[in-house]
Amino acid sequence: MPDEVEVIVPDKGEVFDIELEEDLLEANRRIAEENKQLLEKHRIRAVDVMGSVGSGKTTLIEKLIELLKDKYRIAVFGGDVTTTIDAERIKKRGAKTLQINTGKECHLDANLVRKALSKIDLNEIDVLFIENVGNLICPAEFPLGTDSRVVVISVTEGPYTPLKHPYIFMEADVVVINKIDLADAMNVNVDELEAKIKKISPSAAVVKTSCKTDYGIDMVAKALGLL
Ligand SMILES: Nc1nc2c(ncn2[C@@H]2O[C@H](COP(=O)(O)OP(=O)(O)O)[C@@H](O)[C@H]2O)c(=O)[nH]1
Ligand SMILES: [Mg+2]
Repeated sequence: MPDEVEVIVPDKGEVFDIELEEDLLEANRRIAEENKQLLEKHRIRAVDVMGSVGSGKTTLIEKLIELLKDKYRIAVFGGDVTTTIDAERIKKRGAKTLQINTGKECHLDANLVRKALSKIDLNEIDVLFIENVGNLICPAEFPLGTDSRVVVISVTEGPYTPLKHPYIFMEADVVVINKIDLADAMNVNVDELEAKIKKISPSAAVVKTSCKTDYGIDMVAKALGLL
């Protein structure tokens, strides 16, 4: 038996800024609630799309636009640290697009989304996809006021993502396991990955997709109540 690995954890009160963070989270929740009411008033279905950099968030949104554009008027907010790469990709698909750059922040927050909502005509939109900053930790604690939260993971991350980052999965209404076309090459068993997710988040719908072959895109739309 190998020696057990020693684990270092912070003692209570040892992590800096803990009170500041509590205030911040409370303020975010309040604004998220206002966003939610504003979206409801305009009958807009909003989806927060979270996941690692490269898991396929933008590609999935592009595919969903392709599938749903004749049924809904779609807008997309693209959250990123500095670039407008994703927004330009989405714009080509014909959806109304706004980029939200967070500067150094690792997640979108309700205040930034409120600001973006003030810049578009809410009467012209039925569905809003918000691509969060590529990160599996920070976005979990910052609800934006959306109806649903989606986590996109890909088999290229290997089999451990749900176990290492359980909190974001607990927040999710829908979990998308993407790039299943690469499962064999990555030596990942997709059914086992699904079982791990179900254990962490029993109420979440889990959908397997390949944005390369379009497999499962309609199931994501169904899980979101959009089809
Ligand atoms: N093979 C394969 N590649 C994919 C799939 N989905 C996305 N990709 C590729 O993965 C890369 C990252 O995708 P992107 O949507 O930009 O990820 P994001 O950072 O989460 O927005 C791009 O090169 C996509 O073409 C998939 O299902 N299968
Ligand atoms: Mg992206």
